[in-house]
Amino acid sequence: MKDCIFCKIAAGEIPSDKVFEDEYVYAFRDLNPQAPEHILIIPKQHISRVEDVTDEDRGLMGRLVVAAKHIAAEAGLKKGYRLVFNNGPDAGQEVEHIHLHLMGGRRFSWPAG
Ligand code: DGP
Repeated sequence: MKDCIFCKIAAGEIPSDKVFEDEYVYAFRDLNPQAPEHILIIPKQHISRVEDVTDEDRGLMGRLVVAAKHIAAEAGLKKGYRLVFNNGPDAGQEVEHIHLHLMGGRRFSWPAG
């Protein structure tokens, strides 16, 4: 989608620190990391937020989680990691291209802030 920063990153038009890519998914290090490992996993297809996910996207959304599993294993996050979708303004979603945060390398508290 024109003017979407994450679409441009996935297309290689804006540089990023890529950690994973396949036909459907792109993953790169967050510019503002909140943990020693902080990776954003996105579909290459533009989807703004959870409300826009359709039944046809079920496989694609599952691919984000499978990519997270592989990235976490590659990063050696044996003690666990947090996966987060910030969805909408109350959740602090800044970029309107759905993205799964993978954070690890430290302990996280619950409930989330
Ligand atoms: P969220 O608040 O869930 O929408 O998270 C958006 C994240 O995206 C935030 O942690 C910072 C990151 N981010 C924003 N712009 C860029 C960028 O151009 N490059 C990278 N690598 N990360 C970005």
